[in-house]
Amino acid sequence: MRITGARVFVGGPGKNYVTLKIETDVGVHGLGDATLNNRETLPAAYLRDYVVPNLVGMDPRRSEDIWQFLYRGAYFRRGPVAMAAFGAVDMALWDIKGKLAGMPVCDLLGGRSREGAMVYGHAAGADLEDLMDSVASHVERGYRAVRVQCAVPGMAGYAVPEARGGAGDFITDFGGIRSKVEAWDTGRYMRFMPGALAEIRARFGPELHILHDVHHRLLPREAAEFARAVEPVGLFWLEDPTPAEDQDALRIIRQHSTVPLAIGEVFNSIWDCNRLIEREQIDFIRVAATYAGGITHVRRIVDLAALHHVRTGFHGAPSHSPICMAAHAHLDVWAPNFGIQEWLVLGTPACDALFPTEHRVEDGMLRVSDAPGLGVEFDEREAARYEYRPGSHPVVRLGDGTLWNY
Ligand code: KDG
Ligand code: MG
Repeated sequence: MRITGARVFVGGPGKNYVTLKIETDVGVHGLGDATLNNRETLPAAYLRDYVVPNLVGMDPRRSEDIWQFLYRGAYFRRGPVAMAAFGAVDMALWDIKGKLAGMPVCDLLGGRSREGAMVYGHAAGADLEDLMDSVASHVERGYRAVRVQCAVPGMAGYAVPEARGGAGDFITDFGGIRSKVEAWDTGRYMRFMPGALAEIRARFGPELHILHDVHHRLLPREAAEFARAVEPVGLFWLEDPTPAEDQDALRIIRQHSTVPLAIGEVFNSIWDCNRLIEREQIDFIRVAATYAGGITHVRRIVDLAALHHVRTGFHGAPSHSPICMAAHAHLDVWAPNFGIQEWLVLGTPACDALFPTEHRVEDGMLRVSDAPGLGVEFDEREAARYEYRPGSHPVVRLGDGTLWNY
């Protein structure tokens, strides 16, 4: 059995999804997602120029050897561009493997450990009342877990949804390649957010799982103070309180608080998180199958995490296409140390038409389809309607103009 060709498509409704389709001489194809948010042309070029010419002729069943070939063969290892490209290949090979076996990928991993996987959605507010409405609408739709972000009085642009009641998730600004500027003011955030979180807890009661993302904005001491201040809220997790590169920062937070910490959406490999996991400095690992080298590599991270009581919480921003989210869905129902899944797949008619799938969220739980492989398809006629659109990611500056962490 051999790979006969592979094609890369860029485009989609509201996002520049990078989709890899690998074809074989037995008529089975596989799909992978290489969407690197707001840098989409780079993994597409990496795939077209370096990966696809090497793949043709290889045996698609040898996904481990192909992963090692791509990773070691690059010489310059890791990095989001390469790992997104390898991640797409790996997902597509698992998709092919599942279709050949007539089994969903979760069965190949070891089978389902649960009936469904708890998901969380994003609630955002232009002010606290707006946020309350957004949380209430999630609860009415059956969500058991909600991430809450709120605009902070006096801080322009931060966490403001596109419309009142919207989620503010899309991030990409298709107005051009030059980034817009959002403001950040740590003092205002620290004075406002703990009280806002406490009010949400008071309004919605003890059962709702409340999550909050700091997007790497605090210094270690500030993050420790913030974590202590929000402790009475009983958060499900506090995400990315400090810049992810400085792993010692988390030790400082740990010394002062027992708030569960979720880290890792910007990590690309097990080497970015093995120490954090082994030192038990985090509670949830947030890697994504796209940015972290596909199912093969993420499974290694999950197994290491399981040894240290670290649960999964894979990244699920709308930057990932439904193909990556399908890979997560299969990992979610299999992983013995599953925690929660961020699930923001667009779910619009246009997205469903491009990526038909039977995976569904009902009552806040992800129900994973029994279809062979990843259980998601890609309609090439629909894809012909889209092309790459230049877009930008915002940057963040302090009041005096200093560039800050997004
Ligand atoms: O490109 C940045 C987004 O992926 C990020 O803002 C999303 O932090 C995020 C999350 O938790 O989904
Ligand atoms: Mg995040």
